[in-house]
Amino acid sequence: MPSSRKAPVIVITGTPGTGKTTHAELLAQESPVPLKHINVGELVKEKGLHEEYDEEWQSYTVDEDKLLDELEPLASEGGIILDWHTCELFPERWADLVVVLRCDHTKLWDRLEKRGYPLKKIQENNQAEIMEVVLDEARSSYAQEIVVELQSEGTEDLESNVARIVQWIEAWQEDREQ
Ligand code: DAT
Repeated sequence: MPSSRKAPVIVITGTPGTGKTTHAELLAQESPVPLKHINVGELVKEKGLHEEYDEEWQSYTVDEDKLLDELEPLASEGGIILDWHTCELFPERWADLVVVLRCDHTKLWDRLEKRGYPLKKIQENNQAEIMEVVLDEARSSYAQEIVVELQSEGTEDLESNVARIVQWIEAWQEDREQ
């Protein structure tokens, strides 16, 4: 278990479009301890932590070693939200809480269509959401008690999910102070 961190590492994961960035931004504002939101996909692009751009899938093939090297010092320090559509790459010791966002697949389809994703990419992500790919990945990579599955379909979900994570952070802090 992580020991010396003054603030936790919270992983927010889920199929693209489930609301990771929306949640991470609100959580960074409302958290009782400073949390830096790291949009891992953006970081990969900014720092060139990728091998090549895949035109067909319109996505980058991530250089996993480079990405882990970049994130390691931040994770050791704590006080970050890792926002990414996959989580099994992150070492188990990094995470204090892993939130898996879920969304009804018809709603997810609309969100991804609005984002202008090609049909193939929408279908692939929709199928992944139905098959609970990210949830399975989280459950097989981390201790059961730190993995939380939350619905993300509307603003009420967003607000109650963030409030719940804030409560979790407060409890995490109290534990540390004892
Ligand atoms: P992700 O970061 O998982 O790809 P996002 O945060 O960019 O997803 O959200 C995709 C779109 O869906 C965006 O327009 C905001 C909307 N959305 C996501 N979760 C929501 C929620 N719980 N309530 C309302 N809108 C939401």
